[in-house]
Amino acid sequence: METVYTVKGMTCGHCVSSVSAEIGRINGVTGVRIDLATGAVAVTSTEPLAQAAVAAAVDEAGYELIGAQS
Ligand SMILES: [Cu+2]
Repeated sequence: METVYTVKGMTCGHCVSSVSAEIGRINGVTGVRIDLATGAVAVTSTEPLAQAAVAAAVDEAGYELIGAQS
């Protein structure tokens, strides 16, 4: 399954790498695709993810999760 989140504050490829790495550590995550221009973060996973866990990972990277679409 895939869930698309919106993350605020990413400005360059380094930001993208940090967010990808942190989200990639969550159990069940199989992929992360980030569109830097829009802040859209598409996360593929084998099971539904708790949004709080994704928000915590984004926060750990130094950015802010401001929403999710499905
Ligand atoms: Cu950056």
